Amino acid sequence: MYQKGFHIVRKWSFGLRSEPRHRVWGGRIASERSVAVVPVLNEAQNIRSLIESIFATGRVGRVLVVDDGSTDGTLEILEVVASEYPGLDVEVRRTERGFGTAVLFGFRECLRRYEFDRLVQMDGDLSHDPAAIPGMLDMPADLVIGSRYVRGGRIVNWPLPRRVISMMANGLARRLLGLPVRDVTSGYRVYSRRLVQTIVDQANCGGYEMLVEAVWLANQHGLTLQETPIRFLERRNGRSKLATHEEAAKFVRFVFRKSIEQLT
Ligand SMILES: Nc1nc2c(ncn2[C@@H]2O[C@H](COP(=O)(O)OP(=O)(O)O)[C@@H](O)[C@H]2O)c(=O)[nH]1
Ligand SMILES: [Mg+2]
Repeated sequence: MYQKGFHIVRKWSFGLRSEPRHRVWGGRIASERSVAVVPVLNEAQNIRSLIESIFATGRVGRVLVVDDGSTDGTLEILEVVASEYPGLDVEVRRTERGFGTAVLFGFRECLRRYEFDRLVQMDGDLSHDPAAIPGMLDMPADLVIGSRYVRGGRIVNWPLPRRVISMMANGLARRLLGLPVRDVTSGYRVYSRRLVQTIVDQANCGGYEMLVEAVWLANQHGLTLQETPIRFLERRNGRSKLATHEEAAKFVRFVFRKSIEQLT
């Protein structure tokens, strides 16, 4: 039934070597057909535990990891994990790199391959606790944001400067773009299929600011947005690749450009 949605995957994807697809959604009711996209770059110490915890929720049928050529052993680990979990697919991009384009690539591939209803996006460094997935999937909005900045939300182990920068970036985007949510830069979200389609069709951003653009598009199209508090735990292993001046500058440029576009 849902197999109709699957397509042949390119040869570097090793998810396909695993078991037949029809076992994946086994026993789940149709409305729970959810997939997850995880952008990954050098997460050798985190990735196995993350994948196991996502599938342990019992609410995600397929996980698509988009890796941009990790060199720290992540790919070797993923190959083993994919042989254990039929629901895991891995795409390794060799020609392009970057968080935003990796997420968008994952969205496109999910639309092409799976007949899903909801799509979970989360980081691969265990900052986002997979235990929150069921609660987020239970919320009916087109965009559910796992939020650090609503009552009950928390950030653990961030130094003060990073907290301040993140709060300023959020405040700026929220006010200038009139967005109805407090955490526009959270990378932990659930999207409806129609929002994923809209983003794939209309998003222009390939950087970290893609996160804001996705919220902006949902709002522009009058789709429903909801936030739920999460506890964001700064990575224990590996290095952050996004907390750079270059990413921050792209983010600010995007917010100003969009807000000027809105005025004119
Ligand atoms: N595919 C891909 N994933 C990336 C890239 N940069 C970061 N990531 C992943 O995106 C997620 C968030 O990145 P991270 O470095 O933890 O950023 P931070 O949490 O903002 O410090 C993690 O799973 C990273 O492995 C990239 O260029 N390509
Ligand atoms: Mg991180």
